[in-house]
Amino acid sequence: MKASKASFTKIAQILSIVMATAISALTMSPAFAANKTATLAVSNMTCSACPITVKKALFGVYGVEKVAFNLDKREAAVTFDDGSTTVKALTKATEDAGYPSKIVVVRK
Ligand SMILES: [Cu+2]
Repeated sequence: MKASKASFTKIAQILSIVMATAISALTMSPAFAANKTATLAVSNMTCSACPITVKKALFGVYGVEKVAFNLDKREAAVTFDDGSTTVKALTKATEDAGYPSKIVVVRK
């Protein structure tokens, strides 16, 4: 009886440590830093090489993780780390590359 009570206490201790670790990992993990996807309407795209230039410009912004083009709509879906950059930096990057863009929508 005495032994089982002791082991129960030990298990409870371990559990509380595990839970505390899990909670701090959740709140501190980079996965918690919000990733957002901004859809940009990009102007001046006149040929099939243009998206490459725009893509390069966007990846030059620290925090940009993914760029997907919709060539028919001339839109770029840019996934970025909200803690590292802003939509303003994205539109500025395309503009500096010669392709001014406007934000269509920003999604979480
Ligand atoms: Cu071009």
